[in-house]
Amino acid sequence: TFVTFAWMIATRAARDDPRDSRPLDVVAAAIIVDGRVLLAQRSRPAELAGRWELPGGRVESGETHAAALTREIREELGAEVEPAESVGSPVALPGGLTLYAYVARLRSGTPTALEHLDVRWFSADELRLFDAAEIVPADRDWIPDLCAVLDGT
Ligand code: DCP
Repeated sequence: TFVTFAWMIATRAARDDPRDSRPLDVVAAAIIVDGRVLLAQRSRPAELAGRWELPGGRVESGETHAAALTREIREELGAEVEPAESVGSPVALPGGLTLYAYVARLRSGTPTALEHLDVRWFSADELRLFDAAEIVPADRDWIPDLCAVLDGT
């Protein structure tokens, strides 16, 4: 019981808002079309604004990663995707969150920056040349993994 109690305190302390009871998982989509992957330019918060990311967001209570990914891409980009295999390793985020990436197949719609500043398609060669400082810190480690997936398509 003490261990459980200590764990609950530690987990709660790790959240930005202690009343936020959502899971601590964040999912991000690698949408790949014609050998290029879509990156989206964040509009918020200030410290991440202007940086490029794999689009996605927080998993809600009771939601699978696949359902969260589909919902986030519909909300943020106005497109329908089907989540597939994972990309790279999960990344620890500030606030006790963990970020997971998945390949997502585009089913319909044209990904559009509804909540981002911009969206852009990158080939493996473009990704390798892209300035890592322009990518959100958590997503930088995935560049080699994304290039490997793109090279294999
Ligand atoms: N994040 C990241 N890289 C990604 C996607 C997200 O580093 N490819 C980070 C940024 C945030 C956290 O994950 O710190 C949550 O992402 P979002 O703000 O995009 O997700 P939500 O909009 O769902 O979060 P909230 O509801 O808390 O605003």
